[in-house]
Amino acid sequence: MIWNTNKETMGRDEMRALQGKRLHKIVKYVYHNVPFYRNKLQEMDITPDDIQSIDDIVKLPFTTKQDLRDNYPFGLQAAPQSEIVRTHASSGTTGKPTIVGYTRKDLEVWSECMTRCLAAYGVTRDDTFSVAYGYGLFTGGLGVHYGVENLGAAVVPTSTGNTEKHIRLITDLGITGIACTPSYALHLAETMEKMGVKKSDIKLKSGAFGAEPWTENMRHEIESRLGLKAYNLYGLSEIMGPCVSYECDCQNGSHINEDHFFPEIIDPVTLQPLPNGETGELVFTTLTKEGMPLLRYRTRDLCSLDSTPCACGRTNVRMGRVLGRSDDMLIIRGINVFPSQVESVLLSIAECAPYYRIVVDRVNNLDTLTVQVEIRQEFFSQGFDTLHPITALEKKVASALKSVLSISPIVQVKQPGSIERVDGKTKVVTDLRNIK
Ligand code: DLL
Repeated sequence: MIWNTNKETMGRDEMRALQGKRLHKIVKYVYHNVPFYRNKLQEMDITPDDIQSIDDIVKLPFTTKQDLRDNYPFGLQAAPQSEIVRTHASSGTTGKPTIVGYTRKDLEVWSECMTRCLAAYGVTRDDTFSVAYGYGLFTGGLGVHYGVENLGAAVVPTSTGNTEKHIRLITDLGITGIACTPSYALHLAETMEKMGVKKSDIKLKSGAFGAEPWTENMRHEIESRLGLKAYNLYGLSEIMGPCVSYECDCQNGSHINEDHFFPEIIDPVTLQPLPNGETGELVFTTLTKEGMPLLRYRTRDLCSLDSTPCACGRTNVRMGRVLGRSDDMLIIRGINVFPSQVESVLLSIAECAPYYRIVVDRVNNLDTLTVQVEIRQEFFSQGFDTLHPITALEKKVASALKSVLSISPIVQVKQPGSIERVDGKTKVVTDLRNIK
């Protein structure tokens, strides 16, 4: 079902006109409310009046994760704190997270956009829908939650954790829809099989999967093991959270809520815009956001755009699957992890030498993170060659990493000199998950 026919089936010219009008307004808004943007625009000799149509977007500066970090925590917030009603946070490249404040109107836009996604997934008021993304600073849980409520289906805020209990809820409550990471969906299927719960015992019919890259093969596996239709859901905290784009029944790219989030594809090296169909880095401008509006935010996600008509009747542009990243961010169990975060934690621990490796794997459909680090010679010679203290150090490192990353890693402390030294660029990360 199409939730908002006006916005989801609008003619292309009309949409571009609306986007142009909104762009002018948002540039004016940030010019007057965010010194960071005012300075940037002044340096480039641009005033809000130079932005009259959506084509003028190329005149605007880009915004990067580094800009968010440099202006931590509130430097890019445009609305006064009294207007902020919710705050979320996502991983930064080092210790500092990215803080995103939302006004009441932002939350309304978010749940409207999320409702469009759910309606496209076939969810109706008659459904019971389990939200198994984490509730908290991560946008997944609360973001999907309010969409389900706005649509009028019954939300079950399962969150993450206890998989067996979740499966009992799925069977006992006759849950028909689910939102979680695609890898968790497979873990759920596997646990169900172990518990002896059959596909015919459950009523799941549609799933909203995202927060991490996944493939057509994973889709087929999830669909056949859980007996539902698996849809892609994409989003990022800086722009809003889950709701930025969604698949329809055609499952041929994800429609972007482009009346609120204007997409561009650029070459990540030259920063020049690329034509539709070409793969490059996805960039978003928030057209209506009040709390923390962003101009040309570089997502680092690599994909392509398609504005040809879709058989579902929606006219909003579609993005292809995310094929990779133009930076080194890892997504582990749906949580964003930068190798630099791991490094800064290790270097803050006196016993750790600056030699480490990160190994990511997928065991029973759940991601694992292993951090191998060398102990410094001076601590090693003071008796760390017996097993016990190494274990204590491993625990200490694991707990320090957990508090920063929100993931429990496996830590392996290694003897001095045991991690290979390489000339030139060290390959710190080995990702064995093979998500192709
Ligand atoms: O992951 C928001 C979200 C929650 C989306 C639930 C979908 C479902 P962040 O933690 O800020 O926000 O991470 C954003 O995750 O830039 C992508 O690299 C990746 N990502 C999100 N959805 C998808 C997807 C949430 N469907 C980052 N496919 C983004 C591939 C995805 N990657």
